[in-house]
Amino acid sequence: MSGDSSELEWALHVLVKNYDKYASGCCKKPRRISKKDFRKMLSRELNHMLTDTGNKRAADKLICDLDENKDGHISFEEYWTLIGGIASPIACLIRQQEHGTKFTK
Ligand SMILES: [Ca+2]
Repeated sequence: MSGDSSELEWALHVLVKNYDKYASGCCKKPRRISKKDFRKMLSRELNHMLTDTGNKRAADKLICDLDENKDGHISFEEYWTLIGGIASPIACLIRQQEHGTKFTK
């Protein structure tokens, strides 16, 4: 990775690296995240943005919703659906926080 990548490029890099950190697979099989590891990822990486990530049933429901082809694993495309799904509420949150800090100054 070159040192002069933009913030957006870096953010995408982080998203891909995060997927790879929890995904398993080899060169012949596509990388996928198991339900167990996906629950781990939710509680470790998204516990500030998603509520109930420590709640096994809530996490299982989310995984079930994301697992479009119902193979019990989260593919990169399915992971990307999660990112897309939380991007909009996160954008709201970030704007609210920015708005809030402007007001307190
Ligand atoms: Ca799947």
